[in-house]
Amino acid sequence: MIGFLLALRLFAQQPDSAPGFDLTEAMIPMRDGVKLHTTIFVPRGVQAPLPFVFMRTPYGIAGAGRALRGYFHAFVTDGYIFVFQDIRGRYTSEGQFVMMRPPRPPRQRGDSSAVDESTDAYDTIEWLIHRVPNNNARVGMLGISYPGWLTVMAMLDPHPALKAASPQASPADMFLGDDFHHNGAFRLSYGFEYAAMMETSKEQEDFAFDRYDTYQWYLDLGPLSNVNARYLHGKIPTWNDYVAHPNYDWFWQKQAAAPYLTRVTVPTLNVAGWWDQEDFYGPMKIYDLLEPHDTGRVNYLVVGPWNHGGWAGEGAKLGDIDFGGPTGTYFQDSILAPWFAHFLKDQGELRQPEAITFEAGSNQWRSWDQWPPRRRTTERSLYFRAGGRLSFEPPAGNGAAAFDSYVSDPAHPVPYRHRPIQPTYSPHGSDWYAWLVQDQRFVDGRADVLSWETEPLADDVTIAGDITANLFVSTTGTDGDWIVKLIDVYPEEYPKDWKLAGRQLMVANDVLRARFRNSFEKPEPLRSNQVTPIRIDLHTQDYRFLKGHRIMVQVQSTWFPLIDRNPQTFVTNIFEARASDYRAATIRVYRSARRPSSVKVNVVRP
Ligand code: PG9
Repeated sequence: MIGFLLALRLFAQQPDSAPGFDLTEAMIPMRDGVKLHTTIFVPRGVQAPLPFVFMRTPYGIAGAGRALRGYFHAFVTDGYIFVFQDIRGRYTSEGQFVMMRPPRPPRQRGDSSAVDESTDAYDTIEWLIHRVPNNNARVGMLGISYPGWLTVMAMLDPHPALKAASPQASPADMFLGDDFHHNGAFRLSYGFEYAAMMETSKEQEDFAFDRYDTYQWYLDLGPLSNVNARYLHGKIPTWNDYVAHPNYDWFWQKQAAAPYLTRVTVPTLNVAGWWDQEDFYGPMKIYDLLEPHDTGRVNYLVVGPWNHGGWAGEGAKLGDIDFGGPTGTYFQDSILAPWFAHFLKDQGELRQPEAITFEAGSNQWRSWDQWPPRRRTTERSLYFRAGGRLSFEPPAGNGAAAFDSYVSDPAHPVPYRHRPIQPTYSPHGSDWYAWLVQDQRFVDGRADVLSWETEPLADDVTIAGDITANLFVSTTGTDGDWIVKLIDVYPEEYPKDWKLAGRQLMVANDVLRARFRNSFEKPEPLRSNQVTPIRIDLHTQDYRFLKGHRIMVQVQSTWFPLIDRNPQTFVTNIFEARASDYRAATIRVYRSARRPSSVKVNVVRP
């Protein structure tokens, strides 16, 4: 939540206005009688009927006028009626908020008391096209993150006037890859702080930490059962749901996008950021789910060098990394606004390729006729070798037993970002927004982080498409987490920007909670000391490792407090583990000819 969304959070209490617009507020009735607070900005002095740009949000709409001067500026120039709405149970809308309210089952379709975010979008559009004068009966929806997911919900059973939708950084599955879990590993700091922020009251209320460095706070917390015992007292429904659903059961499955995205109902512009610290899995998954149904070729993908919502800002830099130009502004003016104008105003020929991605490293936009671009790439693996070397050559002839090893101790977990780890959305500033591009040298010298790296590259290596870690591991425990990071190591001499000399920039990463290695529904213990193959999806990238740089892979078993500590002893429900269940374990990562741990990438053919 940055840029536009952050602006909405920060300015939610200030009175709204936008020069050149007439602002109307309405309480729009839904089919079950609940009324939703909505603001409508109509441009003054326009004669021609205009389309709507419509955004729904749980974060408050009092600051929306500011967005018209920021993220929406290109739309303002083109001429639209803008509509912003508080969803059920948030701010001054009536009804009850349900976190990521699952779509109603098909058998309830005709029942007017059965509501969901899709029916609320539908009922609002119906009201708008009949009540707001001088509209052209076409609506475009967009939003970032939660508002992006609300856009996806509106696409499920869309009002016929919904003619274009751009879900941006929308989550798709809260157990497999977005805000609350990754591959079943619980995203402790985000999951805890977001649930408390959203469900303590109808507005946003940050949890009051009594420590600036939350790494220490979460460590002092001890087992997760202390969250309710000491702080939340059973009052935060989303926290209670985490505890009640530790596996990928019906609760997560019925909330996930996969069962519902079985047709392309409107032209769709999917937007994602390579360094999105919240929802990267979601937008890529939504694009993938829609793609097989896209007979009309109207399902598009844009991925840029952005953090969560970074495309709403200038996007010239992320942390210390410079992308050579304002990629966010380029997206707003040259991709987003023309795309909507085409579908909502019949303006302009559409020159949008199937997928457009920003290739960081070389800092250029690339167009593709498919994503991932399988016809343009060759699969290759980067193998872990002796002496901390990483190589495209597999290990040979060093027996079955070659391995590297570390002790993972839940009492001393590896921090996931530079300390102090401020609260996620701290009003006093937080490194959360750009932690994915922080220099990974901060874990140098930790005995519980293993690294392998190539020689300096003789030529550029460009990867585009999926990245997968295939590890052979063992542990003295009966459960464990494995975190894998793919890293670009800058040269030690970097006169272009000396701050980046030797920089270790993460290009891809993720975690697997190994109890879920065979099934997310049915966790299984690991057999102590037995070599086990595990596969970790590191998602997808378009990145150029430049000549003279090195490629590095790091492996570790804690990433705290982003991910809660795995007790490393198998228990039925980690949310109910006792302090005594948390034990140090000795981990081995094998790198022999028979057990060649590696990371698979797709290299672009010249
Ligand atoms: N990442 C946020 C979120 C989306 C959906 C559910 C929970 C959290 C957001 O930025 O909206």
